[in-house]
Amino acid sequence: MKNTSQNYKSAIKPVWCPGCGNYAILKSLQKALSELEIEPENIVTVSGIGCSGRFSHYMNTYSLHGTHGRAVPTALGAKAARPDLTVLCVGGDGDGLGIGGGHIPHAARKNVDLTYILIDNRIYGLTKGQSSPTTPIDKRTKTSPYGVYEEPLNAIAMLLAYDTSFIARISSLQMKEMVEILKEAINHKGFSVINVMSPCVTFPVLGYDTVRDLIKPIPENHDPSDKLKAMQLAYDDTKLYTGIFYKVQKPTLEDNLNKQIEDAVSVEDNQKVTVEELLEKYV
Ligand SMILES: Cc1ncc(C[n+]2csc(CCOP(=O)(O)OP(=O)(O)O)c2C)c(N)n1
Ligand code: SF4
Ligand SMILES: [Mg+2]
Repeated sequence: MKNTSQNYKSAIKPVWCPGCGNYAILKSLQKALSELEIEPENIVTVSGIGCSGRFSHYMNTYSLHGTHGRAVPTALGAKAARPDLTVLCVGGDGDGLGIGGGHIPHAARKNVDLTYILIDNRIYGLTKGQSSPTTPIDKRTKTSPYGVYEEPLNAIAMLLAYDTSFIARISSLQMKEMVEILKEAINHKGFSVINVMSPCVTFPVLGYDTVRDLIKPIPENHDPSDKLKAMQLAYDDTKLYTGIFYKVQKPTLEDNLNKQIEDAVSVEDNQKVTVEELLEKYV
């Protein structure tokens, strides 16, 4: 029998604040997975630490609530060990762009086949409202009582610079579009990142009104392989463009590892040897 969204819900009831944008993301993800007909037992959800980190508890999949900033490398390890599984990774702006920011370029250059939902509420929600790498300049927060004095990161521009093979942005106000983007991202062979602009209602740096005012679909004629145009859209800070900025096909980590194993076992006079025979030489 076909799975419904319900089959991807765990028995744990979410404890996010009423109105948190994370509910829309959770629902959209569960719908996307049911429409893709991926069996729950073939999915792994890895999350970081933060309100967004609670995601893994709410998914009826293999799940791991990891450590702060280490969701991406943990998910990468899961995918490298079990390439047959669909690996999802979820984390916040603090988790992914602050403490864990150094992992993104490496996941991108390896082009590991996983889907990373980077939830951006422009604040540290769980720890009660400290400024994050995406908090706008001048914004007063618990850690910036006189206003933020640092430039915010531009996540899309950063992902483009790292040559991430699938880059999209959506918001918690756009569930229908989010389901479609999630399906495309999960189907993409390679590192796919969806930057979800998701209001935190308790420490409101990014409010629903701001999102509503700023979101605009990427023009229909945008060519997703046009990196320079994608960069231009990313840097237009009068808008929050939503949709697929960039998408290219290139070998994945799994492709490259398999090729190297193939090459290693067929060296030496073009003689095929097994991995076991090869290892014996070194023991
Ligand atoms: C190594 C480490 N440093 C700091 C913390 C404290 N901490 C927990 S969550 C968090 C930030 C969460 O912000 P974000 O990633 O944006 O997630 P959100 O809660 O907004 O979803 C911090 C600093 C921690 N758990 N571990
Ligand atoms: S503090 Fe903000 S991000 Fe965390 S659950 Fe509440 S509304 Fe959501
Ligand atoms: Mg956050």
